[in-house]
Amino acid sequence: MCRAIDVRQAVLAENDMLAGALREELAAHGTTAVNLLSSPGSGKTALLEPVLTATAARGVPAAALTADLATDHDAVRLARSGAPVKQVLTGGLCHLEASHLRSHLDGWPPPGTRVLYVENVGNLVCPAAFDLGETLRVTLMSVTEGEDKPLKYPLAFGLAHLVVLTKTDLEEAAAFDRAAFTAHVHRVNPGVPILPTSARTGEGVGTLVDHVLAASDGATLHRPALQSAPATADLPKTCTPGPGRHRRPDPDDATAPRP
Ligand SMILES: Nc1nc2c(ncn2[C@@H]2O[C@H](COP(=O)(O)OP(=O)(O)O)[C@@H](O)[C@H]2O)c(=O)[nH]1
Ligand SMILES: [Mg+2]
Repeated sequence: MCRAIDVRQAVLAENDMLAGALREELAAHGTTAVNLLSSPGSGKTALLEPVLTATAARGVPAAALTADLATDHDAVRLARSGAPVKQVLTGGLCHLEASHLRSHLDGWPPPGTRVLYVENVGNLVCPAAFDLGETLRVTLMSVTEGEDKPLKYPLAFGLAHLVVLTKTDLEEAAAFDRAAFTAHVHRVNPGVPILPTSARTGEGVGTLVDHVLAASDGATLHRPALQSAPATADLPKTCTPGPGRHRRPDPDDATAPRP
């Protein structure tokens, strides 16, 4: 048991160190990374599609890197916006780590990219524990997932600078209790802004871009209740990469669909 925690502590400590270096490297290039995390199907890609278009419409060069266990479907969808897009296939790993992101940033995104949106692997557990060197961490949840999820996944919601509620066009049909959701979010992360959005109606898309550009301009962000994942974060063992247990994402797996 003690040994397992030691391994996790070492993995998280190493990741934090790499993430810090990556944050500095991105800043030196004038690029702000935005880490989007949620469970699968919450609507990350659907929201990112209009967000990429809206970011470009403000004259801000943006790119997107999207991670999945398999398929380049999301990259194909996102590339329709005209933004540079890269698909990362994680080879079975359920989250991105700073080293994975770093391995995909040689010569990419194009110089002058001001915002790099990173769509993490769909999962509310493991991605939460790994800092990717982002400036802005956004945790998303849809109205069909249940108001109690912030309480069930306190790390994912407790480390967010911004919480985005998605699919508000379905709010009535899902009988979603927004007041209960808000109370649960603020129990694990007091004061964190909550932004209602819908990729269907466009609600909140412009405001999300406002948040991103403010972060990119160095605005003071909400201070999350948790500053980093506890070293004893409750990671399933399968989340801790180790020799022979997981294949690291291979940069050569990446596809870069052209718009
Ligand atoms: N009604 C509605 N459906 C949505 C919305 N956003 C996404 N979806 C649907 O939810 C499903 C999952 O969306 P996707 O973007 O792939 O989720 P991801 O796995 O988080 O990237 C798809 O069938 C989308 O069409 C929304 O705002 N409203
Ligand atoms: Mg997706």
